[in-house]
Amino acid sequence: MRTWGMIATWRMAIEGVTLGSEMLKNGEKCQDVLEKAVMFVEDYPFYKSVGYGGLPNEECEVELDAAFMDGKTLSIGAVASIKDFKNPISIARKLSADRYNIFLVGAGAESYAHKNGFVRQNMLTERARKTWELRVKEIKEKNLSPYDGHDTVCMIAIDQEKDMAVATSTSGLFMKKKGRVGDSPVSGSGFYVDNEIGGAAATGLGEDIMKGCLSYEVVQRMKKGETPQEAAQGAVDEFSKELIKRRGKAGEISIVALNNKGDWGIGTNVEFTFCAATPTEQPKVYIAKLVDGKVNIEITSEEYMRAYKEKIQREI
Ligand code: SD4
Repeated sequence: MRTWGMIATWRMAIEGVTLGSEMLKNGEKCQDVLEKAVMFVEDYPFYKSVGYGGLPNEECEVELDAAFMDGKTLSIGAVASIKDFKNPISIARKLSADRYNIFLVGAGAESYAHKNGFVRQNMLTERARKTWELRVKEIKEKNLSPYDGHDTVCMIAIDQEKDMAVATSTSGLFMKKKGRVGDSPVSGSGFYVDNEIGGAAATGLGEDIMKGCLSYEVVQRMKKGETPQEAAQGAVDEFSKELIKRRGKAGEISIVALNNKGDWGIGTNVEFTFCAATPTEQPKVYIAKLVDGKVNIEITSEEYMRAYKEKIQREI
């Protein structure tokens, strides 16, 4: 039987998952593991949708959302639209210890972070500013939709004591309106975890994920006995159909899930990469593709990862 496990959205999570899996192997707690692993992603300047280097809103400001949930106590902490602080995930985790005021936004979140000694940092990199300028030009010239480019890092872990936690961190939609908040800091939509069942977390178009409270939905499906894979893919398939039926279209949605036995699964309606590690599976990047409406999961090749590294660091 597996004694620990970890799953995370997108290939950008691989260093964090590698680090986190070592910590879990050494018996460290899932809460510490997730904070450290997400901080790694937040600090890496070439990941353009999380933390430092995240892409800005339409006013060229980097506004960040993050959340933290503990599966034992069901404690939640979250921040939204926070600017100029280095690690939103740590602020969210700290808030999760409070009885009141667990979800803070904008200036209130910044004031809390300042009072509690969190590190200030200008989160707009030169690279992100250039990307923003190019995008503004393209939108004007080609009449494109401004909303493009979004990848939240979501991580779920179970430790050797069978405790579980989930963490999310994102800069949200590129070119979002100032003050726009997506699903990532919203309990039940962007994330949910319960030690007695398992956890789930979402990435994609927050406006659509929130319509279905999809992370909570996946956890409830696992409670009824579905595997993480059945629960996550079932929820994404059914809700995407519902959105198409009622609204004519469904946004991109991907979900990672981990149950309290350490089994993982994913659901997606687009091509989606994710990382997972368990005692029997080294940390790896997987790619999920839809083939004739069915999801097909493969381990990515070294060449794929090389091309990815080259792409994210390419000169702009
Ligand atoms: C949001 N769900 O702000 C986030 C963005 C994201 O992959 O995850 N994109 O809507």
